[in-house]
Amino acid sequence: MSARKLHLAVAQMGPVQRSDSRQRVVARLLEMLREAHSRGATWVTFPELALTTFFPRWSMEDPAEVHAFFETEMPGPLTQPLFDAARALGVGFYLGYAELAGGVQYNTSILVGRDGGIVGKYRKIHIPGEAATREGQAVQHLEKKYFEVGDLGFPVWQTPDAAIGMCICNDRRWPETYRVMGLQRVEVVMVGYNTPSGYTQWDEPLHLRMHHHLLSLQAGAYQNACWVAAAGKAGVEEGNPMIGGSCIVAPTGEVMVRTFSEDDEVINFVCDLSASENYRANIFNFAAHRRPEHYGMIVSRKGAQAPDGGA
Ligand code: ING
Repeated sequence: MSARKLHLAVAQMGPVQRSDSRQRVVARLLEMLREAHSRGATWVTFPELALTTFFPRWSMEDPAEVHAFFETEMPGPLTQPLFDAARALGVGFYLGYAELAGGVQYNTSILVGRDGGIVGKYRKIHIPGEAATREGQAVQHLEKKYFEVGDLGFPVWQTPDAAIGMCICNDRRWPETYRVMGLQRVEVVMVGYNTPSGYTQWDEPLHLRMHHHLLSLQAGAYQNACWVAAAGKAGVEEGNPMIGGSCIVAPTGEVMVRTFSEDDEVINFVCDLSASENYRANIFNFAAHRRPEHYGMIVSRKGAQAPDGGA
């Protein structure tokens, strides 16, 4: 099988503090976009909520205070330079941001093509955390308060280079996310994330954060025969540490390249897309081997029930 090469980059970000302006953040993103291009990459993945600090850690009631973290247009005047650079360099990108759309708040990412035009949009579906402030808890995780469930599903876009899909943070832990894209012959899944490593809200040792992150990406890539390019916002944001571990995973399930730091850092890898075709023609030939007639419960049942029908 002949090789089909796609040169991917992942642009991990160090922390974004509350006082950092959009201009300053966009300048960091631009620098990494240029770095990726200088290495020959043609697509770059940026993190979830890349333009701001991870604000769901705070309880806020004033809508104006909350909306300051949201974008009402994309591109807007402050993000336009990213689109201009994409066109000038011929480099496409994934960008996560908080979206205010007709009064509704979403945790969103867009895919921007190598011509600087928007290819597609997706909104995070599995929203983690709480809808209401937990009293007495120093750090909140209020994504359910600030974001509605995404209403766009898990689309895949056929770009001139590859079939590309998107995933945001917690969505990467759910096999359904990758499977819906796998069924659309996705070749590259781009993922942005912000995963705290400084506290637990249930009984789980902190070292497992990195293990579960990598486990989820590697399983999703292998079981759906796709490449996964994952970019985190890492380091200590407003006193709150977050994992790094941004990486590019092959359809073999292997991590091919991974960040070294918890700061702004570009990694890149020349991906052979024919690896997807190889798995899809053999062990994971869905048309030949899947048995959807036995999977009905996956869509008919939401919560787990004991075999005797109990709760
Ligand atoms: N962050 C987290 C994630 O899935 C989370 C959510 C909450 C992780 C609690 C760990 C513990 O990585 C986002 N942004 O979805």
